[in-house]
Amino acid sequence: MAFNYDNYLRTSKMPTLWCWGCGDGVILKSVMRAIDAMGWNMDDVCVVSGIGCSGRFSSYVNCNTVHTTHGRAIAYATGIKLANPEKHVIVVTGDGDGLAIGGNHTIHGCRRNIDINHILINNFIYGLTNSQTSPTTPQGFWTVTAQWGNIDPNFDAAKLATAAGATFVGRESVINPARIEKLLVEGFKHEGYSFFDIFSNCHINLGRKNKMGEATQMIDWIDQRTVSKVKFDALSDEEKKGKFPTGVLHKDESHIEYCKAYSKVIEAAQNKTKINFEEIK
Ligand SMILES: Cc1ncc(C[n+]2csc(CCOP(=O)(O)OP(=O)(O)O)c2C)c(N)n1
Repeated sequence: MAFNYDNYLRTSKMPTLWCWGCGDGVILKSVMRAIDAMGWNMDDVCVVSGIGCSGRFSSYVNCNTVHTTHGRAIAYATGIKLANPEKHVIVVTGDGDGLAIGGNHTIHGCRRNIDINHILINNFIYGLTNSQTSPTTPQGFWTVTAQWGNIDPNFDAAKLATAAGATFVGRESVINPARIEKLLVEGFKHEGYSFFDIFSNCHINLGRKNKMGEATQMIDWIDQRTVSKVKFDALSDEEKKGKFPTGVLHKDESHIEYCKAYSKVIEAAQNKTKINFEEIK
C-alpha cells in the first residue's frame, strides 16, 4: 500500500514554499517514513528548526513544532529535550543555520551528546536569502558575496560533528531517499547526538549561477561527489579528493547521554550529595 504522508503532514500548509524540484521535499518525505518506521506517536515528536528554506520544515510536520531563530535551533532543542527526555526531538537546520551563525551551537550540542537528531540540510548555499556563501559552498563557485568565485575552504560537516563529540554521524543525499530513511532510522535509534549531513540540491540559488540550473544537473553533481563509505575507504588519497563518503560514518555507544548525566545533577542537588563522576563518563 502506498505510504500515506497525510498522516504526518500539515496538509493545510501545502503547497510548500520550496522551489520546484527542491531537495527539501525529498528529505521531508524521508523523515516522515523514518518516523513511521520508528512507530513514534506524533504527540511524542518535536521538530525544531531554525531560519532558512530548511527552517520551513517545522511548518509542514504535524507534531509539536518550534520554528526558532536563525542559528539557535540547537539551543531550543536542548532545552526541550532536557525538560522532556522521553520525547523524540528532531532538529532541522541549513548549512548556514547550523554551521555559520549556529556553528557554535552545533559543536556544543555534539560535545554534550544530548539525544537529539540533527538533520543538516546541506545545499551548499544560503538559499532563502538568495545565494550568499555558506561554510560548505565549494571553492570557485559564484555567490552574491563571492562574485569572483568563492575562495573560502569548506567545512566537512560530518568530520566537524565527529570531532566535536557527536556519537552518531552519517551522510546521505537526495539522490537516494531510501538510504536517507535507513540512515535516519539508525540514527533515531541511537541514544546520543545523532548528526545527519544530508546533501541537497539548490539548483535555483546555487545551481543557476553555476551552470546547474536544472535540478537534475545539480543532482548529477552531488552524485559525482558522493560515494559509499565502503568504496570511499578503498580509494587512494588522490581519488578521495573532492569526494564525500556516505552511510554511517561514526558510531560510539560508550558515552553517557546528556539527559542521563543531568539526572545525576538533579539527584545530587535533591539529596544534597556529590555526583559520582564514575557514572557519567
Ligand atoms: C540573526 C539573523 N541573521 C540573518 C538572518 C537572515 N537569514 C535568514 S535565512 C539565512 C541563511 C539561510 O541559509 P541556510 O541556513 O543555509 O538555509 P537554506 O535557506 O539554504 O535552507 C539568513 C542569513 C536572520 N534571519 N537572522
